[in-house]
Amino acid sequence: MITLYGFGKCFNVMDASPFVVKVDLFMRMANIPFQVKSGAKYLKTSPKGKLPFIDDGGKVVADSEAIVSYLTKHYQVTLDTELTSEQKAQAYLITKSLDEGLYWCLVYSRWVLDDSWPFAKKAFFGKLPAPLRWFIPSIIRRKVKNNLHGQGVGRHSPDEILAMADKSLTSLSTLLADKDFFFGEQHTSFDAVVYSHLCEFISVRFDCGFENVFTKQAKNYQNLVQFCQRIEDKFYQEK
Ligand SMILES: N[C@@H](CCC(=O)N[C@@H](CS)C(=O)NCC(=O)O)C(=O)O
Repeated sequence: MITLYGFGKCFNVMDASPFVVKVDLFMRMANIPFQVKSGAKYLKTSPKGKLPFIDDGGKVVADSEAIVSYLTKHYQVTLDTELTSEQKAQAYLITKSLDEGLYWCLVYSRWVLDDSWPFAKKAFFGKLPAPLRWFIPSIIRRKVKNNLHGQGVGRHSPDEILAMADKSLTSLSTLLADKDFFFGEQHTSFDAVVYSHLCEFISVRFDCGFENVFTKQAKNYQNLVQFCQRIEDKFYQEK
């Protein structure tokens, strides 16, 4: 059976990483049996030093896009067979926009925003034994801030980053309109991609009912909120 390696359930969603959620949901949509093994410790065994990766009977594949391509080919997944070449091209480019753009706004919203950080710190590092949990979080937070600076998003003000995220959200809301799924009545692998990013803003629940400004902004888009609910009703009954 395929094993999916991720970080683990967090903030009420399948995984803290949208990329892990993407693969998890894709396999649910495609009815591919799999088991999940969770923990940051698997970063050390990942071929690319990041999560997710899968192990399919000894064949190890890393990176969510590579995993989806591998599974589509080896398990004859038919989720996207009705899509035109133009729709597939749009799906690919929007996927890249979410993975490389909106994702960094999410990282900022958890690791840098001062009001979210205590919740992220507790969720990501709360189980570390003392004294590690006293100093590891700030070391990793500094590394993430450096990554955000290198990528570029971290050079903007909080309001500018929120406005960037909102442009992606408003675009997704416009594209979805009143359809059930992004390409119509049937779900495709692209819905797994969009859900994986949206759930990290819309479906997350922090302690004490806290919501950061990014979550509040995302929840303004009723059709996106309903889309997340639709996916969860269909694929995450156990939630
Ligand atoms: N392009 C990769 C991105 C995966 C990724 O960035 N994973 C992050 C978590 S969201 C990670 O493992 N970060 C750990 C690190 O950079 O040390 C994919 O699509 O799977």
